[in-house]
Amino acid sequence: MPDRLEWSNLDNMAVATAKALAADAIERAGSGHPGSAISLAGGAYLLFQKLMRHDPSDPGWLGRDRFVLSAGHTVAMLYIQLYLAGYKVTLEDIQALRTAGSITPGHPERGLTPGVEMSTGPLGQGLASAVGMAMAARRDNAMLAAAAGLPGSADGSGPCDRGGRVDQAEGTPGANGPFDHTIWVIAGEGDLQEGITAEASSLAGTQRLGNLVVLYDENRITIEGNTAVTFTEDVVARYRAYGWHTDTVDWTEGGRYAEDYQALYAALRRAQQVTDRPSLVRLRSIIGWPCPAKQNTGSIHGSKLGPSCLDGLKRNLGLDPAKYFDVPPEVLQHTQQALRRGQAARRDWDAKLATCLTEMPAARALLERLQAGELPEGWQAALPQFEPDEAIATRTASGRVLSALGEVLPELWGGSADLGPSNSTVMAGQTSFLPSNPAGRNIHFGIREHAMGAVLNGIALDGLTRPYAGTFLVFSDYMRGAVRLSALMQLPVTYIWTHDSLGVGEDGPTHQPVEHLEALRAIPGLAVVRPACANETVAVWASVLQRRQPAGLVLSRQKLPVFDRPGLGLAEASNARFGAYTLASSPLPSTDVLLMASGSEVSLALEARQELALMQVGAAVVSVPCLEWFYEQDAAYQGQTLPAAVTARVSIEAGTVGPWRGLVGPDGVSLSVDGFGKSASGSWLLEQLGFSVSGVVNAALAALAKAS
Ligand SMILES: Cc1ncc(C[n+]2csc(CCOP(=O)(O)OP(=O)(O)O)c2C)c(N)n1
Repeated sequence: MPDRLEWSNLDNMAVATAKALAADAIERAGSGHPGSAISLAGGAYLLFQKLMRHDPSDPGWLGRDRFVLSAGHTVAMLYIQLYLAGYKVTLEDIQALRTAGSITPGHPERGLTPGVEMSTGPLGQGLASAVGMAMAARRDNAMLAAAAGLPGSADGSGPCDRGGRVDQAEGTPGANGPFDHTIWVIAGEGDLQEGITAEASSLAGTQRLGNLVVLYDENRITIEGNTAVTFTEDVVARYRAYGWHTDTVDWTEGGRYAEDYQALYAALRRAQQVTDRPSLVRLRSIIGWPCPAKQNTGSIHGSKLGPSCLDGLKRNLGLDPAKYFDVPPEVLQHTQQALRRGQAARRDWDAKLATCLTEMPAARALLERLQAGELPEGWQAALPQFEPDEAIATRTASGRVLSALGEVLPELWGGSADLGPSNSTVMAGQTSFLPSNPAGRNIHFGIREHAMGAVLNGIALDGLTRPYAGTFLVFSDYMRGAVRLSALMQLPVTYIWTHDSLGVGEDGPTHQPVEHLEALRAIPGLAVVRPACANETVAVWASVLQRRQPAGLVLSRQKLPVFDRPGLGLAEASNARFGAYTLASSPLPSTDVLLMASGSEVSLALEARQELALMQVGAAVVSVPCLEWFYEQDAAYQGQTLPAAVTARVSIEAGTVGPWRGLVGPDGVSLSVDGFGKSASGSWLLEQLGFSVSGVVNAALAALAKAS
């Protein structure tokens, strides 16, 4: 990577072309965000053509730099750079911007467009997830080093000489290894106003993530106009205080606007070379430049230009206003040199990696397994089993599972938002992930739930490791934006939400989750998993790891009995993988009533079943750890578990009733919580609301009365 930018007139033409293409595409679509897509075209071009290590013919290449468009609304700019660089994005795709069925939707969607690393649009999420990607790259190196029996520490020892690039990453904690790539981000004021980026950037500073470079576009315009009314702090000083390297390039300097690519390249290159801290390069720009009349206004942020402004833009760029979607062949030929450069870089990196891994078969085997998305042979043997004589909270059981799996799954790592001991998220026998200890696997996220969720997404997007993160269930609200993106992208992340009901007790209503189960179940594609006992906790952890999909484990603070399954004739805990299963069939010849429960309420249902038998009422108990998994089962299984003929049904869950309405049916009765709790003991509170054996029995009798 040269320190001085090589720039020709063809590059000037390419940037002008990219600006005009963005304007044309949004004009044709009739809507979109042209402003920054036009004014940042040069910055994006520098990244894709002059700075990034990437191979457009292999968007999944392990050694690539990552690019995250945190300002997702400027996506036209990204599609155009992908097209120009030779990704499988065509001019027709650019013309189809924002139309149904196109690979160029209104915001970046991972998995749809080759070269798009992450779905972005909710401002701030991209930058926050980039922090996770940077952490993951560091740990990928350390993990391979550990597999190879090397220390992999910050002192520079690593599993391989750095892969493709020998001129950077010196001094980056944990950067020595093949994963020496840079995580590049483009962010705007919207991103930096969002609290999630403050959380994530603070963490990135503490973690000294020298492989992260953010290009911050400061054009002082958002939708409502000038940021003088909203955003007056010194952002650069703030980032400096976070411990970042900062720099400013001011294209507005001296009142005469000039897009000085040399200056921006030099600042970005310097940032890349600062490897002991993350970097923020502030670019002072004019939104929409050079659009006559509309540049530097809120109106160009999110509406098409209109014919006269479009005409004026092209004239100012020295282009023919009568031409639309015009890409001179010599420009495309020039920009698609990125393919040749990228392929050469990939060949070089791949060869170095292969050579080094030849000497380290264990590291190679690990990498191959992780790339294939497989779990190691025999991993389940490490899982603990719990004996019926111990009562144990499911959060504690989860902690035992994590600690046991830590031994056999080097890819597993995670932590908590400062509640590690409460969430049981600390893996015993593992060390902390710190700049001085990149091999550590216990992450300290600090009290930053929202960023924690986004960081988890970034780690999962890196693709090699399996992250988890915990907090109290009631604070899942604080991370919901990131959880939604986990589900949208179907990333294999695991949330651990403990203290899962009014059973939390004396901390009172601010700490007692009520509507959270329902709210989380409302997120499509997220499995909300609430095991009933320690052994179900083991079973659902196993399923979560095998399924490789986003999941939230909802775990009890209080101790719960470990059922004596063989002794009581109960079904095996492994059935939890079906989402719902008949834990105990009716002890009488007929099944008169179905008791459906999740988590801590299942043991109540079992006791009520015994009481009901004494009253000659045959009750079956269905444990329902995960409604989403249950709805995936075929109709036969669902019908066998919840027979249509049994209409007297009771649901028992210490949360709002919503998710159960469909399952209990018109004759059903639900034991649920409909208001906020109180500061009182958990057992007293639950008892008051009918969460007791007699409460369940009464509900069953009420359901029978309705059904008869
Ligand atoms: C969390 C979130 N809130 C609101 C929006 C809607 N929105 C999209 S762009 C934008 C303004 C962003 O301003 P800036 O980052 O300065 O972008 P620029 O105007 O420079 O393109 C807003 C409020 C969003 N996408 N995400």
